[in-house]
Amino acid sequence: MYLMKESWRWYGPDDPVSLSFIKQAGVTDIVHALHHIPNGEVWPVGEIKKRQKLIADAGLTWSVVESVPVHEHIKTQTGDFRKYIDNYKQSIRNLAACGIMCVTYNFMPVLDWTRTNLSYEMADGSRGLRFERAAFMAFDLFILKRPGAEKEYTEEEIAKARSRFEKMDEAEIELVTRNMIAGLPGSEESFTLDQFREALSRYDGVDAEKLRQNLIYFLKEICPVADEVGVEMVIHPDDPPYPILGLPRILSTAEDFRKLVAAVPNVSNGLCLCTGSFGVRPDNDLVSMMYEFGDRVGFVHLRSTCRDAEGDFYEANHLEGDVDMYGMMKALLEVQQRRKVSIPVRPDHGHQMCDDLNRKTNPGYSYYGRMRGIAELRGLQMGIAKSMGLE
Ligand code: DNO
Repeated sequence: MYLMKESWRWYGPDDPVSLSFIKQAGVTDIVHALHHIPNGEVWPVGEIKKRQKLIADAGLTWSVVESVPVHEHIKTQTGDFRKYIDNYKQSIRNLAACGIMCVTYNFMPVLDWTRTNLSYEMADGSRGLRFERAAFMAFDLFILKRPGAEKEYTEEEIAKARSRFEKMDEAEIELVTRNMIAGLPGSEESFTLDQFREALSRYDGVDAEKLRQNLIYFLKEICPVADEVGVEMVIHPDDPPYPILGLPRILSTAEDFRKLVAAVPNVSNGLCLCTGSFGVRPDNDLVSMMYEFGDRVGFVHLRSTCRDAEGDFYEANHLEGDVDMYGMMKALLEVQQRRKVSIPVRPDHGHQMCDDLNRKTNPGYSYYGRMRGIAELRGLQMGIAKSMGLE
């Protein structure tokens, strides 16, 4: 039977969660990136091999890259974008030469994933990540003071944002600002407010259609190389899955991915099915997406969120919240048996809990929270696999 290839994201030698702890969580595979290589530069074979060896020495296998970041010039098709595309091709070739065959990337302008609160206390005393829409709008309208922002909100929303802003003291203003622009783990970019305004302004002439065309252009360049060397390029969805701060977003729904496949049918054009990101929208039917895109799902992030009518959401325990994790796991098992492959899956994020609460952890990437996640998912998988009669 084909079970999920249990994977774990490791940020490198400075990650507070060591490879030996990861090994003890029972996973076999590592999701990793060369974070020390600046965006846009080629990943040299020597550097890849050094990391590979470190991981192999711990008894684990580096099988997925998350992410080879896409330079902003590629997203806006300005400046040196041709050079960055060539560099990207070379990085793909180098990774393939080292036997690393799955590369995650995203095409979110300026920011990668975004939360307003990184330490939201749950009922059980653990802490998790949260997106609070009123705090987000307060940041946009009254802290960042983004030109034209008020045109994107209703009167009622502006009033909510104002009253939320008035309740913030200096410390909270600073914290929300830092959470929004200082770069969450893996995002590779961080800004001051001024730099951030400038980065946003580079998208002035880039609407969703233009951004989509730029993504298609990028894939038409990259996928033939990826096909040739056998690498799967898996795009990570927008998080949260809708436009923010006046920026276009183009990978938020099943229809967005369909459009991408129609434009670039190459086999290497794949999806990182992140249930936490897609799952924030009630109109995303995650289980159907797993069946529909099964052949192109090269990597899966399993995580759940809990949303409310205000547009807020927090990251729930893996088997709780809005995601039908039973349905997802069943679909994943069926897809893997049909394709006769084990797909890399990682417990995406976890609460800061137990001993994690006393140490510095990368937001979302604590040890015990993810350990709880993978343990629950593994149990769920075994139960479903047995009841399906898989041998
Ligand atoms: C957040 C992550 C993202 C993801 C990138 C992929 O926890 O899922 O930062 O790695 O969007 O390119």
